[in-house]
Amino acid sequence: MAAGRPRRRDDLKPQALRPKEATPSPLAGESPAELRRLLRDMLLIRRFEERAGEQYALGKIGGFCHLYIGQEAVAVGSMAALRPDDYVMCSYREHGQALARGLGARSVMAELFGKATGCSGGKGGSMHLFDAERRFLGGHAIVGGQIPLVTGAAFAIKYRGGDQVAAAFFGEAAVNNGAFHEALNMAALWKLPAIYICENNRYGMGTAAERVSAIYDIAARACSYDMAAETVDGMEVLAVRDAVARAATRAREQQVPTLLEVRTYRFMGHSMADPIHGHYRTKEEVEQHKARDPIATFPERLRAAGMLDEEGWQAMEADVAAEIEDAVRFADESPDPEPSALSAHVYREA
Ligand SMILES: Cc1ncc(C[n+]2csc(CCOP(=O)(O)OP(=O)(O)O)c2C)c(N)n1
Repeated sequence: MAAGRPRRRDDLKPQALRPKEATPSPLAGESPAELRRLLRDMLLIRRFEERAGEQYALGKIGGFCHLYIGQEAVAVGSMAALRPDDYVMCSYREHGQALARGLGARSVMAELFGKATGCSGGKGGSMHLFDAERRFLGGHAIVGGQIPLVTGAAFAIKYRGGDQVAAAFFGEAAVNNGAFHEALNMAALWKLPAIYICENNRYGMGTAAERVSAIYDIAARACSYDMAAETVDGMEVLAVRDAVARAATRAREQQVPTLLEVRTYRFMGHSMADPIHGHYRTKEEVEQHKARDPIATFPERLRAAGMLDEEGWQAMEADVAAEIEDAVRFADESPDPEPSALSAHVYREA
């Protein structure tokens, strides 16, 4: 283990979550239009999630609902580095990745409402968003369940001689699951084009990482598999994009996997069943992380660089608000699935 890596409980103070080596990625040389697109994608997720929370409280969304508020830069940065023909799998906290992958606010909101027009035909709900066309192979409710599945997708890519990559998003609690070890060992041994994106938001439900893990420098685990790894600032969309791009190039050109530990923070509770701050963290801690909110810091940086003005920001907010309003109306007005749809997609059609 390299010296200076945070290993002990005291090192996991919120400020330590930001990788020490991280400095904000320079904006010079970036396309202003592309940066504004990244900002809009993050804003869309934020406003979508705020609205989903409200709609849940109104009883329109059944089952569990895990919001992604605070983690937007991870999904948006990652998707910006992946190609449309790459494969993506997620945990149950996947509204953000689905939107960033382009599933569309209408189809995601309708799925949350359990409507026939939802991306999974209304049968998956919040935790099981799916879109084969966009190679978005699901939200998965079993913690860590998607990690071996992505390894299988990466194996299939290699077997067929493709140059796509398969990316898995999962929380830090998943790395103590046996499936994580088995999958990463296989991926390294067989040299598979997989990217393992661990969104370390510090808490699995209400349990802090340091209470369940002997080491919590998750990137360091990659040395067990002789795998490339990076610790990434998950509040910085460009840092995420660049790290995923490096991993994707490694996978496409050398057919080897990468483990990325992306340090982020969720501003809301674990799910809609959990109060915002919970009993496991303090209000002060949450506020401290909110100071690095990507929805606030990124527009500030764009403004300072002359790439966004107040009028442009207001127009973006209005545009996103209209898209969310439309998605809710669409979901409200959409029909429930037909009873006959119940058995569809259960067995393979002959
Ligand atoms: C195998 C398994 N064990 C336990 C659970 C219950 N459970 C649901 S979410 C969760 C916490 C997972 O936290 P993490 O992986 O860090 O993701 P986050 O919720 O922070 O995004 C647990 C233990 C489950 N769904 N699957």
